[in-house]
Amino acid sequence: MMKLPYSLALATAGLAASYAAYAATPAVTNAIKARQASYKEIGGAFKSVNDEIKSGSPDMNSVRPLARDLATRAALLPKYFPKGSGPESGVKTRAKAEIWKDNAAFVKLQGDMITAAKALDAAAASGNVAGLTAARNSLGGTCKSCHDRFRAEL
Ligand code: ASC
Repeated sequence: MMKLPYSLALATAGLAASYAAYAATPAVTNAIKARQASYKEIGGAFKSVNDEIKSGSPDMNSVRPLARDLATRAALLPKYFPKGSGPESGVKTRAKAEIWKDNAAFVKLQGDMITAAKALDAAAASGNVAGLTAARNSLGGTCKSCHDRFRAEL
């Protein structure tokens, strides 16, 4: 077999490696895009609920649909983390490889978020401001505990 010049062999190996890094399937790319879009909505809705609480007299007619949206989106998040949708996808993502290495811990934290978002929805439906505030605090805690462990800094 013909021996490749060293530089060409290196270039070929490099090309193969970068292809592997960008070889995310459409399903994986779509999951990452859907995940990022949903987290963006979640962040926006959470901020809007916060702003209502900070106003001192939250408008429950505004808060209710936001809290419902948070609960719905939280419940859907698990399907947006298919295997291969971490940094190895080649798609820009803050999802750490640990999500799939320590998957049980990640799934547990996701479950905590889903539960907390449901509680926020229930508190918004009840219209009780103290209950809403407590539920907001625990939901915010679940955001932070997952980000601390499983979200990369950019
Ligand atoms: C946000 C946001 C988070 C959480 C977290 C709550 O608005 O973007 O990641 O709240 O900071 O502790």
